[in-house]
Amino acid sequence: MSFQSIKRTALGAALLLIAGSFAFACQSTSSTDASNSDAAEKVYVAPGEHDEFYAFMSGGYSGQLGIYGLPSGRHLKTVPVFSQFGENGYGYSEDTRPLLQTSFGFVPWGDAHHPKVSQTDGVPDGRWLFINENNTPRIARVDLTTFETTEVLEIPNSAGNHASAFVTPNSEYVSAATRFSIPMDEENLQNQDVSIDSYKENFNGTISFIRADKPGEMEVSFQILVPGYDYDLSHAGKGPSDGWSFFTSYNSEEANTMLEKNASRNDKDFIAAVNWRKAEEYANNGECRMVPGEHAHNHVNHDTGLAESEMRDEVCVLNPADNPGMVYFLPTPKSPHGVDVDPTGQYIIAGGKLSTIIPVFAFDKMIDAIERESFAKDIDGIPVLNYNELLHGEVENPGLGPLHTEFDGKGYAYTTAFISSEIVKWDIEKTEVVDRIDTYYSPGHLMIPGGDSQEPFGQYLVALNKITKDRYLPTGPELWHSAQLIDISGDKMKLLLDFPTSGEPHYAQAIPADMIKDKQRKIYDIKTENGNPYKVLNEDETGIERRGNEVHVYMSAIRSHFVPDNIEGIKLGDEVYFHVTNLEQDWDIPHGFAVQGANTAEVLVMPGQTRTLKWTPTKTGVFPFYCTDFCSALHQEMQGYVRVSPE
Ligand code: CUK
Ligand code: CUA
Repeated sequence: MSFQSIKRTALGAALLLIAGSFAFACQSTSSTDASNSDAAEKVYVAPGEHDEFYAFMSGGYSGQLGIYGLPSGRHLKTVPVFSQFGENGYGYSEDTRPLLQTSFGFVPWGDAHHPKVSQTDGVPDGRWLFINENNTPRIARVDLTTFETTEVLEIPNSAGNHASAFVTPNSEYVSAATRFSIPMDEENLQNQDVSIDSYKENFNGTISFIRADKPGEMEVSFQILVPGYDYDLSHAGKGPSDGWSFFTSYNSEEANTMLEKNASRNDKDFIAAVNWRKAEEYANNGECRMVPGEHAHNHVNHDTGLAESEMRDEVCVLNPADNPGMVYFLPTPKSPHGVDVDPTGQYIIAGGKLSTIIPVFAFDKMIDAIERESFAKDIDGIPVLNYNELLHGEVENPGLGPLHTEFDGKGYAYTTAFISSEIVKWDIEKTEVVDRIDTYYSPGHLMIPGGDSQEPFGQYLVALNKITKDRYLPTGPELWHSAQLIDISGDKMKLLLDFPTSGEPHYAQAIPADMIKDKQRKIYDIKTENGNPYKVLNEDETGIERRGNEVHVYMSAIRSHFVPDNIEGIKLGDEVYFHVTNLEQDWDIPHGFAVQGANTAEVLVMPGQTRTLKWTPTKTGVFPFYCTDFCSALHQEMQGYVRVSPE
């Protein structure tokens, strides 16, 4: 059976999904939907010209954030977030290592899924970007003036954190929720050593709201205890629905093995609608229970530029059974994945992985049903609303395996169909499909610049495909995922460009370049903007200081030498700290520092910045160090020696 022939058959869908395999018979597809020259003109960014949009793509299992230009698809930078990054020493250097501390100790890797640009009045504002970690549950903040990770908060009482990092319209909160329910003891919510098949009795989940609008001060403001389902994605309300957030869940069967979960017996799972303003009110009135919940808060100290890690040990927990009016369940067909709120804030749209329709809920109908107390039943204190009373409409024939939806701000929604490999455009008011375009292959998320906000910037859509197959030159068994740029400015969608992406971009964001490009930091003024306690202002301040078995080398780097560059007096058993200050005050002149045999990577030091590399020598002798970044005609000469003597 060829891929095309099974493309839009429900049987094929079920088989593919259940077997978990992709029976593609890929032929090279040379056709595009636009004429090639037309497409080329639309994506061509001439040498020396800048792209129109910054796109921020999660790196999935790379743990990082990828920065791309649109429409060119050029990869501009990788920003390390949850994984160590040898390229610049992130997570290795003394000044950045604390960012990767957790209650489990130092964790050098993460799985980054959903980047989200901070918002003001429901519109991306370009101050920060938040992104979640799906394995050891965390949320990070990236500063969009330096493109550096400046803060990481661990989420306690949670296993996985997938429904994150979605922001409320004024970035008051970032959402989080447990991807995997876990057994929690009733008193303290601590993870229990119990039999896994006691899932139904013992397992629970939490939904968390993280205060996010003050840099360096992220905190879990409150957690809401929820039944033991798997919480998948979320989206904040806006406009009329501002004050609410929506979370999809699956496994309402509370099965504890995948075979049972895959059977997905229940016709409907739930969207949890959370009135976070109500929850906030409960929390502010002290109507929550403080429970233990060890979690790390790590941030870069604004004054010193050094990362610091502190352990927090408590969290405020609300229980829907004790705190009514805070959570409602919206029955939602067949294992919902994405949930998205349209730009008007009126419609809530779910993507049911196994559903043959897309349900569109109306926010005002939901409020009306809540006011009438029209509830079908109650689960652990959470009222379940009636599906038909919430419905604005159902989109028929939306493609197989609908996952995620974005908006153009002109009344249309665009939904990815994973199994039938297409994007389906539909009219929100009429809930009718108006256009569809094939993607290559199996799109997960899609992204329209600003397309999740109250004012989409429109024009382009990027399909973030899971399977690449034959789209690029083959590179062994692994191919980078394929992103596809689609023109949505007209009635018909037009494919413009394929480009490869690093890791697995689950979700992405894009903002007009003009919003932030003139705010980019170019240097650190060494006198006023470098508060690092180990800095040197000039070569006269450099030197070597011994403190017990610690040796501190206060070193300068400027084209094209290090001072000091001959270091002696080090003994085996010493811990050597190279504090390297880059004395340059010129944009884009970093110096690198690496020493033979160091297991802490290198440091790449920006102009005016100080970075610290720790080196614990393991052999005696004389070892070279050198600058790793080609910084001048005499870059190759930028080197020195360190001598290590026996104890
Ligand atoms: S998930 Cu990857 S396709 Cu982590 Cu948002 Cu849906
Ligand atoms: Cu400094 Cu190369």
